[in-house]
Amino acid sequence: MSTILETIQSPADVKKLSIAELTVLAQEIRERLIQSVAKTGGHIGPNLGVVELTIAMHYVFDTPVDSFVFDVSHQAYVHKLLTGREREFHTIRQPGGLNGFMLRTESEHDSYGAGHAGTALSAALGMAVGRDLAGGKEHVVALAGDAAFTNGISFEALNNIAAQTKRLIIVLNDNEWSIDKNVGAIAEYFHKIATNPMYNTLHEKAAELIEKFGGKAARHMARKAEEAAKGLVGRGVIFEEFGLTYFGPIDGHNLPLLIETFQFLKTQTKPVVLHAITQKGRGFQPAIDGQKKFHGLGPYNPETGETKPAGQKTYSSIFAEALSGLADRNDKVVAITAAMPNGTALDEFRPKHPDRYFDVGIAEEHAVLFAAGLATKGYKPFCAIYSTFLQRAYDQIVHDVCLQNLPVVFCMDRGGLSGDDGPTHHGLFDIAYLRSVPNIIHMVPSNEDMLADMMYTAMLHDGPAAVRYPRGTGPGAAVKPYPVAIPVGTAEVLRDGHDVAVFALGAMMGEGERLVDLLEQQGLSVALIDPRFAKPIDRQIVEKYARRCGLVITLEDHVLAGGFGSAVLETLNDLELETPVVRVGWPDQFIEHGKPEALRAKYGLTAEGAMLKAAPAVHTLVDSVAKRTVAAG
Ligand SMILES: Cc1ncc(C[n+]2csc(CCOP(=O)(O)OP(=O)(O)O)c2C)c(N)n1
Repeated sequence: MSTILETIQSPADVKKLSIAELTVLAQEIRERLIQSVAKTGGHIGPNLGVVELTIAMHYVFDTPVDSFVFDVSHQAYVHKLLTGREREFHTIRQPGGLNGFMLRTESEHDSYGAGHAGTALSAALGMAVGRDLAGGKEHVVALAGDAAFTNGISFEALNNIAAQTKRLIIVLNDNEWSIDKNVGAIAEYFHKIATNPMYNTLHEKAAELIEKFGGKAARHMARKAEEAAKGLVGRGVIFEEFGLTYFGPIDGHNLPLLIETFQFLKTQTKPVVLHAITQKGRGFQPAIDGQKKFHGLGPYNPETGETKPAGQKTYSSIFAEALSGLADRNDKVVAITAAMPNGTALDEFRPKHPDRYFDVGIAEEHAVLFAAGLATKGYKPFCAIYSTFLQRAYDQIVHDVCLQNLPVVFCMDRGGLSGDDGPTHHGLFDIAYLRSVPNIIHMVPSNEDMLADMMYTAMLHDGPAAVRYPRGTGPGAAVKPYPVAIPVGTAEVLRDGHDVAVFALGAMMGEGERLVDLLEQQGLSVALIDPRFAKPIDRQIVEKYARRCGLVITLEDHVLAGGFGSAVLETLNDLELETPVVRVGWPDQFIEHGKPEALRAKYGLTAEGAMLKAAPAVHTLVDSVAKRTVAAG
């Protein structure tokens, strides 16, 4: 017998269901999410929390005519299940399968793609204003988590909404969690509203009444709640101060109440905020007990929630250990994360140095400025921000840190391909965006021990420094008890050679070693160099090998445009050297999600790919080496 979920081809089918059937649908969706994500991995906790909200939204509104904008959009799995992607759902985050986030190219129901936090309100306002300008009637609904309101952009949007449109619906999905526990004054403020007994009685009563009398009661109670909220905080609910009408808090798992409320909000001719209280991980006890772990994770046991025990230490963990070691010996070392204590492993640092640990919320720009301020007082801030999220803070890096030459260290986890999360999360641009800024140095370790050395180097360096390291594990190099500083701007020659020079940066070292073997099989003498610095690059080594060898090959887990290979080319151009350079890295396009190894193979970021790309130059070289050998003898 087919389930109700299997009969949903599009949101039109959701609208045909009774409340009792919708309740069954909610259960089926939860079961499906738990079972399916157990195999693929993904954002299970956030999605279990928005089952009723998403069903109610699709019941009342009409995508793709109406638009839904989900902040981050990691919580859009239920939306995917209800918009014709139920059959493909098992492919989510798998190579060639559904993306883990909203994707405009994936479905007409995905009106806006995302992966970074804080974008929903502004994008939704743009849609609402676009609709108003065109004289349209459709609805725009933005759903954003409570942690999205720790992000400045959400407030930049709030500052504009009331002045620019009369029709926009914002759903504040409040579960009190970011990935870790949500932090800061906004989190406390939402908590105060959500736990105020007056509200709780109000929304419980509203729920009861709605069952008896329908929508009128909801309207009345929502208004009452709004008035009460005004009393609660004295000056009025924050959203009201921004000119939006606030409704709530309401139980975000009460389907009939949500449906009634959305039906009412749909009729409003003023921008509104609906504050829905939800529980992350609802319906799956391991996710309720382990909110942090079940925000997003790899495969797990769907009965117990168990995951594979951690094997080799990740780069993140090595980073946190190394930083704790530096902080033990230097009381000026401080650590900053923008809502990623888990992902960056700084939650391993936190108990050791609680006074020098700062989680600033999803606020990368603030994090960098905060670090700049600390640096002016003689502190040595280490900002642990993923490569992709640091893009947010580019102006602060340029205008505040680098221009003033402040000694802030950027530790860019997930520097390189991120894998299953896809293009929103790949960290493929940081060499290009940092290499162009004066004063900063940029380091890329090829193993764990080198990461620790580079952090020590950064600590000693009197100016801005960046270190990028990949997601997951490295080659497993043992980390020395005490790190050693690396002279700034020096590469390391791992093996000498005189026909080809291979510069393998960071995570590409393994492929570099294999490439050396393949080239040697062609009878060539090959040098292998670990550049270590993307900036400043070691001009002496580059010059020496470019003069000596007939071919230079660069390998990097970064886009080719503006990357390490470009830096080598610029250096050769400055030196007026014409040695051919073959650059291996990511092409000028956004890379889809997938398994890193498969994607590297597909795009030629392998030893074989390098051989293919270098084939014409290698042939010429092999010929000339053969001639040289004949002439010699
Ligand atoms: C700019 C940026 N920084 C960090 C992240 C990592 N991140 C993804 S989801 C998330 C927490 C989101 O919490 P919330 O908005 O409350 O939604 P919930 O998952 O609780 O539903 C964070 C910090 C991100 N996606 N974008």
